[in-house]
Amino acid sequence: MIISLTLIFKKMLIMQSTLKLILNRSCKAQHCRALGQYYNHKNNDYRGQNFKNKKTPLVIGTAITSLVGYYLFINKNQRHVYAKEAKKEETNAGAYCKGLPSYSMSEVNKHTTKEDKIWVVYREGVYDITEFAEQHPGGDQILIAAGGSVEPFWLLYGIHKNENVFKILESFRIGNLKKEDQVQITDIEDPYAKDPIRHVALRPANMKPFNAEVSPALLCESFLTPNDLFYVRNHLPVPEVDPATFELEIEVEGTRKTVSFTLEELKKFPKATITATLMCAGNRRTEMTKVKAVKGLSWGPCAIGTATWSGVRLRDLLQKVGVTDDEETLKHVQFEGLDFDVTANQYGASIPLWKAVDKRGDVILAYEMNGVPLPPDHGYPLRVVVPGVAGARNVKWLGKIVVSQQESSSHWQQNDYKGFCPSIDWNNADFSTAPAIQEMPVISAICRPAEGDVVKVENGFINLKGYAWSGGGQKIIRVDVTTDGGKTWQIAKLDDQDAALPPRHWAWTLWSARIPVDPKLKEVEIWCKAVDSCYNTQPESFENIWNFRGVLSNAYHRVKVKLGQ
Ligand SMILES: Nc1nc2c(c(=O)[nH]1)N[C@H]1C(S)=C(S)[C@@H](COP(=O)(O)O)O[C@H]1N2
Ligand SMILES: [Mo]
Repeated sequence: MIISLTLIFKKMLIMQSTLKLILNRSCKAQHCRALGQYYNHKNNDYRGQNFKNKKTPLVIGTAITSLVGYYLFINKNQRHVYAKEAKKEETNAGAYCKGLPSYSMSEVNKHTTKEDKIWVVYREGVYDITEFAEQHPGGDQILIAAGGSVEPFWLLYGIHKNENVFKILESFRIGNLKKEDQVQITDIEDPYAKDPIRHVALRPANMKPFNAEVSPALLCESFLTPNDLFYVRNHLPVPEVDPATFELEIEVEGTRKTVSFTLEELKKFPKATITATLMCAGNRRTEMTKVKAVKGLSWGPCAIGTATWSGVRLRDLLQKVGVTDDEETLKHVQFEGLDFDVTANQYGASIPLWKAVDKRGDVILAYEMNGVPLPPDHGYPLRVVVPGVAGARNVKWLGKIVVSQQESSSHWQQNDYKGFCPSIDWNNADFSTAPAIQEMPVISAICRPAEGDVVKVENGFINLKGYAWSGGGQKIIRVDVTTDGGKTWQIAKLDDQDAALPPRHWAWTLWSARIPVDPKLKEVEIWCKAVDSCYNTQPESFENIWNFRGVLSNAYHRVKVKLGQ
């Protein structure tokens, strides 16, 4: 899935034979245009609620890369076909197409191999890209996201707005996605029946509640993680919140007064945007489990993602209700989610008041993620983003705020998301002895290659890619990598980093390295560790940081790979 010019040019050559096919197909596309006024208004929030009930489709970064290749190659020949229509068609890709058959999402889902035909969905359009895939040199790669939406991949490769790619996609159009498929059948017995349908590239660690992460290779493709590919960590069913009737309640202990804000009222406050990484405190737990079993979801290294979050500053809102920096008795800000389980158990967490009111705290009540309304899985219509702090405190579907003398009494604040000594386990743990995790320690991971990969050695070197991040607003200042167990270290290149200064540097750093390996070796173990702006670094192994909940799992990341020529 590496997009590179050479790749595109190679593909351009191989794909000559398919040119005819596309030109033939373009005739088919002609009868599908000037569609749906009604659809245009949806285009703006395509990664927001529009997708909430839509079973997502199939396609692949590689396929898109190839589409670009096609485009470059055929653009000249095709121009005359589309020249007249170019303006008109601008926003119509994926819109309802009169006269074509309708397919249900489950029908589309059956078409994920060349034998069964490869179908993909983009918005309301259903496409058969089998012939495209057959011509494609990297036949296996093309199925990497089989069953998933084309959209996050377009975002990854920064070409989703390319009109000509849309046109090529439209040339493979075979039908429409059934309307009723956008609304899921509800099973009242199942509290999760109304959960949104997720992108197939999100590999579930658990289905109900839904918890999932993407592959490391996909994660490190872009500095901002596309919403559809952002890890999801739910403890309960996703609540359906009506934005029209939604109100955020704020209670300040001791005032006996509760103030409410509608979404519209919240949007009248100055809009603030931060770029922040969100990470589950259980990220990389699977590695810690190898030392000794822990209790918790088996997260790999991808329970982390980065987005821009826009909304109202919590500080502004608290000021409005009379809570300022000078509070002497009030110490915590509690958040209550609107997600419940059958026993009316509700998600909740809290943060210290200083973080909420500090002008450098940058705590946001976000209604947008990467420029679109929050997707249902990430807290629609409103969530707290507490940058630099464990994912668990970033309460989604926020319904109520309580400014209090106490921390949240919720299970997740009191009896979970705490760190312990390696000798403590379920039998002798006393949760009241450990503070709740807030700011996160420094962490890093190698995303490419992955464990077990065969890595090509080029002139004695191999290429690595990964991420590094630190909590508390600290910035990554260095990432070190080694292939000889730490005898010699190489310094990685910090490729992508936000400009914000510590202690307000909230986003991760993407890094890469080209490191020498002994050509006689058949296998190497690569390690990485990061250093943050406080000169804190990662522990060497999991043995001495093991804890029975498997949180704060930030030892050196180690990946064993085979070397190939
Ligand atoms: N209301 C609510 N908020 C929540 C959770 C939840 O289950 N319910 N999970 C928390 C945890 S543990 C994490 S790691 C993050 C995950 O956010 P994401 O799903 O948007 O990635 O949300 C936090 N906020
Ligand atoms: Mo989490």
